[in-house]
Amino acid sequence: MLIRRVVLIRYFVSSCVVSVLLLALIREIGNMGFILRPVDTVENISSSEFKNHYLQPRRPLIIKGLTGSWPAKEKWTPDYLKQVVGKKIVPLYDNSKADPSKPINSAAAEMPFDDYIDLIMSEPTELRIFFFNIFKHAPQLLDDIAFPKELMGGFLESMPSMFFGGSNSVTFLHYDIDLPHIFHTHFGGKKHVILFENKWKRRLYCIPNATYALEDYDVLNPDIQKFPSLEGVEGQEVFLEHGDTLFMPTGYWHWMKYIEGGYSLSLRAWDASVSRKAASIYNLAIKGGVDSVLKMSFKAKYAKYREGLAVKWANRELAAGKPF
Ligand SMILES: O=C(O)CCC(=O)C(=O)O
Repeated sequence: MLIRRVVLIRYFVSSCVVSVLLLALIREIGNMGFILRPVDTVENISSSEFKNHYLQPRRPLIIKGLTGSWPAKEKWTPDYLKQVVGKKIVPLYDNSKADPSKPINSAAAEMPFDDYIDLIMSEPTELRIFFFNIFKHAPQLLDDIAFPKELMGGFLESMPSMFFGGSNSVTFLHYDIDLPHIFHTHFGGKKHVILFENKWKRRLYCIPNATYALEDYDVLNPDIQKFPSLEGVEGQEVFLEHGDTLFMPTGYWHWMKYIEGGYSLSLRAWDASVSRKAASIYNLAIKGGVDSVLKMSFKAKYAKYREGLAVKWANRELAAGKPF
């Protein structure tokens, strides 16, 4: 009798444990958020393969060997960059939510370039340099890189730009307003990148009339109860290492986190289609311009209105089961 009771109690306790674990698992699955796949990676690629499998279908790719022949791969150490750019004062951006009354890329601070490089190489910091035309200050750096013209044409050779970040700094989720294809080469420590095709923009709570998303959710760990439309959004993920080049097709959403201090170079190229070029000009002239005027005029009121609209559109898209 006693043995039977002990067996029953044990059975009851273990079923409770199993139920609790199952519930936790279901909650976890129900809270999965984004579905992220790895980005295809190659050492090198022929132009026809690149064109057919990545450029035309607009699919991201990591090319590890693109920088194999670039002097920059070995030469661009933090000390070398400090030496060539020196004490030039650079604007710095942090991880905080943008001030609704200011243009999207308003700086949080500024610092001499060489001091900033010392900072990111020695300790974690949120401070980033965004879209810096380093070649204006040190044109000799252009001799250390090569535009990958063997893969595609249309490079905007006057617009190579660099991005710098300390460990912990995050570039907010956005796509580039001028809609270029981007070859993004990374130098230094690891960088975490999450990408989404533009068709997901409403589900990502894209701010109307802008090229960035609601900044109230954590891309790494989104709260699905609060932002249900993020559930099931499909994207891609990669950890860039020194010398890796990420091909980001036109219109791709990107979120980036510097795991360790480092810097990256973005080379931009036009898409061959006339419609994409027209969309780029429209975005720069109308979207960017109108957005800035409305922001400056209506400040927080406009920001609140747009955020509300982003949520409404996201919920509508989710309810309709879009994108198909
Ligand atoms: O590396 C970064 O901080 C951002 C890069 C970026 O947004 C770009 O290349 O368009």
